Amino acid sequence: MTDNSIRAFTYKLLRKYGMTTVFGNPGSNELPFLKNFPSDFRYILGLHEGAVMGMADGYALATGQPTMINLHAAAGTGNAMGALTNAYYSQSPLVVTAGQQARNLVGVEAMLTNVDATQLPQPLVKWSFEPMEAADVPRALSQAIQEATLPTPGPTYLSIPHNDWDKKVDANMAHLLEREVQVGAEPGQKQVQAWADLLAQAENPVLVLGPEVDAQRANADAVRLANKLGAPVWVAPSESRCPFPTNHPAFRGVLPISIREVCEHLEGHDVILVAGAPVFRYHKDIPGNYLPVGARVLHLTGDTHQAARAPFGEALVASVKRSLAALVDTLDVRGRVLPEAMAKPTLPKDPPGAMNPENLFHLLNRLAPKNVSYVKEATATKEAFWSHIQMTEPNSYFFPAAGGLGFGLPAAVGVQLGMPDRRVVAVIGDGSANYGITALWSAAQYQVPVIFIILKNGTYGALRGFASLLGAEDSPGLDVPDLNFCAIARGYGVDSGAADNAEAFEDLFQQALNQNNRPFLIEVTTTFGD
Ligand code: TZD
Ligand code: CA
Repeated sequence: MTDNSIRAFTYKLLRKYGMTTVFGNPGSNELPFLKNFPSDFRYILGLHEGAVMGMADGYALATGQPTMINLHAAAGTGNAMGALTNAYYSQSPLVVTAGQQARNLVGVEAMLTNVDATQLPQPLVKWSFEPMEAADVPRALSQAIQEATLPTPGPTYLSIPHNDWDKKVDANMAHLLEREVQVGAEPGQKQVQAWADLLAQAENPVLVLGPEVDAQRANADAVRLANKLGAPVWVAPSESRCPFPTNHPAFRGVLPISIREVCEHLEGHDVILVAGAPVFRYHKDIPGNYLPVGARVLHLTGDTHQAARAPFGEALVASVKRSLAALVDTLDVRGRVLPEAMAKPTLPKDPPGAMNPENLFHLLNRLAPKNVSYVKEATATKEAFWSHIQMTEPNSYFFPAAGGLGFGLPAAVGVQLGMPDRRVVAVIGDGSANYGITALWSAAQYQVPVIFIILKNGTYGALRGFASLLGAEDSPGLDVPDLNFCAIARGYGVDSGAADNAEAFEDLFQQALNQNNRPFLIEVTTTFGD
């Protein structure tokens, strides 16, 4: 007998979009959706909604595909909100669904009613909806998937009453299975020609690249452009992905995070092409001029909002990949020479009983498999990481796009699920690890072989830097002593080991690499400051 329920149809719709992995944490409102869960789907249970969202975010970032999340009503959504800040800023196509109380019980505010459900996740979703009747659930879900995926991508939210699922699906919904939505994002030939001319005439052009380049797999197009132009390449401030091979001679590192420092770093350049990034995403308040005098900013982005809010620059809203490729093909320059590669950093000496993060990253870079993908959430070691870790392929680096901690550990699990052929190494601070720690359990249960490296320096290191900038050195609550991550890992079923020197780390890392279907956690005692 064919199943004509809205539930059965919904699974067909999800299948059409390849959304057969569902990340969730269930409650009574969600059970009617999960009933008869098809055998070609997999459910990834997260023990806290922050971890559910973080895992789904990592999966969406790694695959570039819309990703299904199922949360429990208002409480589950609330727990996921911190993670939504990152998903919103990383343009992750997450379809967040939450079970609502039965329609007839919403008015009387029965337990687990999601009051004003559509308001709850705002302003961190692109679109939020609760269908007016059960019959509209499949169409609403189809819209939620399209809204999440169409430019600019981002999370969407759908609240679904639990007594809708068993109702009979409307025959008109069959059209949803046939739908196609295409986007034309080619830049115009005139626009490309004008920018190609500006770049060709520039005396000292520079490229500043952001996460959209990596998301659209335009890394190789950026390399071709840098080579042809002979221009140095920076990563835009507050980087969340790696858009350019870090071993390329033109690579200069990541721009700093204040108005004044960005300007200082771009001094001497007359044309600045910013591709696939906001201009700019600052963090530290050090006032100054936005730009060197006379410098012209060409801002290429697929994100209409970022083009609208930018305080300077000439923007072109179009596919970053298509536009970079068109620029390379159109650019008429000869004899440009690439700048010389930067000098290799020297290594400090480790004190007894701790590793300097620079030495740790240098060693990690030597030991890691060539196509490793890093998820990073250790905030004080950004520079050390970028100067020692080589990343050459797309999808090699993920950092929380809004700086909301609790992304790293779960996202690593999601990235590994999304890219089973690459090994994921999570580099996580002893502060950050606690916000998403329950993802260790999911990694163990679903045999996700992430290598978690916890940098244990006993403190919220990044906040110590800010405390001195803001004259608040005496703030309470900046240290995190007495945490034992090996014991915590054991509690969640993850094998682990602790290292406080290079040799011990190397041994443990080899052991981790040899575990093919199991995660491994290495707690490393690291230095902070001098
Ligand atoms: N809470 C959340 C959800 N996100 C945040 N970004 C913070 C608090 C504030 N915060 C930062 O911005 S960095 C940081 C905190 C608490 C310290 C992280 O410490 P860590 O890394 O041990 O992970 P470092 O390398 O010691 O800084
Ligand atoms: Ca720390």
